[in-house]
Amino acid sequence: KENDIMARVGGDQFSIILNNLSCKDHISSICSEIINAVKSPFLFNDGKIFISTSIGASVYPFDGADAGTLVKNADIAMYSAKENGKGLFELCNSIMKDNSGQAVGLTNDLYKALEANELEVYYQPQVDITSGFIVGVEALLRWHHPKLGMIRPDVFIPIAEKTGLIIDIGKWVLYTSCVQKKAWSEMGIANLSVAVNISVNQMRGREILKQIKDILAETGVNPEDIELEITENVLIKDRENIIQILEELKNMKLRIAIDDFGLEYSSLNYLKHLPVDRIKIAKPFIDGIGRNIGDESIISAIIIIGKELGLNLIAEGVETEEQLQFLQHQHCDEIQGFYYYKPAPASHIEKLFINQAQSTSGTHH
Ligand code: G
Ligand code: G
Ligand code: MN
Repeated sequence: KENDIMARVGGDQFSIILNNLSCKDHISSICSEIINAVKSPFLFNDGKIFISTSIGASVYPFDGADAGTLVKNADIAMYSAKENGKGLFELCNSIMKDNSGQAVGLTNDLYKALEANELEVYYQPQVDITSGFIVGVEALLRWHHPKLGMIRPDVFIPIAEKTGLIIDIGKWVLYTSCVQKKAWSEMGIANLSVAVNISVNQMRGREILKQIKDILAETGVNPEDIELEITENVLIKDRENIIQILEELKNMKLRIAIDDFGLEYSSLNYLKHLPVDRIKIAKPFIDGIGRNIGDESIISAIIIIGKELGLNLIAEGVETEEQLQFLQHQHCDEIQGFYYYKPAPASHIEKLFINQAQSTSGTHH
């Protein structure tokens, strides 16, 4: 209509202001018209080009009293429309507004979490497949949120990545794990490696090298007892830089493991070029043991190739006796999973070692 406004706000984004609508239903009919109009092919260089549109809308005064809030809520609705497919329209609703409010809140809270001592490192034991003894642990971060309770890293690590907080948090996890390793050594727990997850963003630039050098110097931990877990997708971006960093870490005598192996990028070729010590076979393959011959074949192939390349192999997320037996049969070296132990606070892990020591000295069975 004549008194409506349409503006290009940047890139392929446009804003439309509809004035004096008598009811909300009009919005959806107008949006459908726009979506359909754009849907018909554009002729270009003798060819046809198809373009799809996603629209989100907010309504004054229900979805905001000022322009900023209205635009923000329309944006949230548009992203929701995009997630649901292409060529769709969505009106902002209170669930969307709450969710995005929560994400904003969580981000703000995460800024304070480190200083407020809300982060804790849990450890999950890694077990030698023949002896059943604990030979290592993986450090897994937990956030004890003052209001929301315990939050898992799948929720807040992505936020930490987006905000850049991962650098400080990652450094803290490394430091805490090294201090813990030192304390365990002093308690007489020997031959225990500690694995720490390192995310893609921590591998950008050379900051990680300095961090690790400083932490090793300060704690006096033997670098050979620390393993860094990187996922395969670390290798997709910025490959040259990352390979160089891995090589320097290797020269510092740290161990490197490839986490979630087989899931994404999975080029067997990089295994022979990379300074890797160990492969962690991803849980989805382990889940397929006894159910899916394809998963079983992939596991045995990974183990055979890994061994040929002189790598150590660990299976993740082992939950059943059947999975354990299959992996024993395939000569996997170690396993990690709920079948033996869940991730737990350091104090709990110590008790496991004490029990293990007692059972090997023959006083307990
Ligand atoms: O425990 P689990 O829910 O513990 O962990 C979920 C995911 O979060 C895993 O993929 C794990 O690799 C990742 N994760 C756990 N702790 C850390 C950490 O300290 N740093 C990074 N970058 N990822 C972590
Ligand atoms: O991606 P990464 O391998 O770092 O993830 C480790 C994750 O796997 C953590 O979330 C940990 O809590 C989880 N985990 C470890 N063992 C098991 C298991 O046996 N079953 C399930 N469901 N999750 C597991
Ligand atoms: Mn891991």
